[in-house]
Amino acid sequence: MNCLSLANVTSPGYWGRDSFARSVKVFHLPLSSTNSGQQESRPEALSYEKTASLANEVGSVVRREVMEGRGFAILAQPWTIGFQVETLVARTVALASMMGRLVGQDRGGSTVVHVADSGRKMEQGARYHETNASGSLHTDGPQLERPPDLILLSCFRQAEEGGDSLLASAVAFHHYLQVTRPDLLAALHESFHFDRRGFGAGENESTLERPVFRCSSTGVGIQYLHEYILDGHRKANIPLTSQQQESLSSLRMWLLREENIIRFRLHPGQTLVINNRRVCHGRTSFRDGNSPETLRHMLRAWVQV
Ligand SMILES: O=C(O)CCC(=O)C(=O)O
Ligand SMILES: [Fe+2]
Repeated sequence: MNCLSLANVTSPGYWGRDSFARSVKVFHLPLSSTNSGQQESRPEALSYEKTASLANEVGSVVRREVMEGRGFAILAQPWTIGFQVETLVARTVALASMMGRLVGQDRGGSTVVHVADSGRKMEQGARYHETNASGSLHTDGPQLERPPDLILLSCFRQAEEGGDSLLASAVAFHHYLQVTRPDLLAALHESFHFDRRGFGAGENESTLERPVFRCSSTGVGIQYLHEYILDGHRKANIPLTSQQQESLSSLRMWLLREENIIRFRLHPGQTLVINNRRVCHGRTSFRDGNSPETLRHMLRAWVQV
């Protein structure tokens, strides 16, 4: 473990619910809404000048806040009720391309995934992004050889009720365990079997072995999705040791405690950018209304920097 000195309370990536004086800061992108109040037929094309100044702004916010700072940022663009979802897809792709390379989120290579309640439940085989469940805080793509560095979550519409975004700092958890239970921290630095859900090429490749924590010269790194680890060990037919179980449940419990979590609700046109190496994310459960304007609809993109 070469990360111990990096995972400490002076790191900007160390925070909890009460760390930020005001509610989470929003960065307003230098764009104007050209067709406010009108129904829109096509996404607004960005001029070369606009694209260049936007890329500068986005690059500096992502470097300062997401890569080297607290590990997340909210970018906001002017939004009008009549905007279509295709506009947000195009803008999310444009923003993602300013940060790095978009990566596929399934075997088919989809780069923008719609996160909305399909009415199906996870018990019926639906994936998390197709349900209205809260799920537990996690990182995305821990079953990939190279998980995405960044996640973009763009809000197209809010739910009638719930659907708040939740974030927790893995740097803070790492420090907490280092101080209270270094033995459990050491266990999380050892390998686990992750279910390769959605990406496995066959029976032999149905799990991927990797530690939950892997740190480097850039600091703490986490890959964690509780259910994928439980399923991975089941598939590999290798039971978790009691120390592994205890270490995973300490992480799970810590991610449930309110004081470790910041929470906010994204507004239409806002894009949450998350450092997927150091910040766990999730959401509260939500309930859609009866009218189309009250159906929660988010877009998710994965980026390698
Ligand atoms: O719905 C959200 O806000 C988050 C969804 C999510 O974490 C995911 O689809 O991986
Ligand atoms: Fe996620």
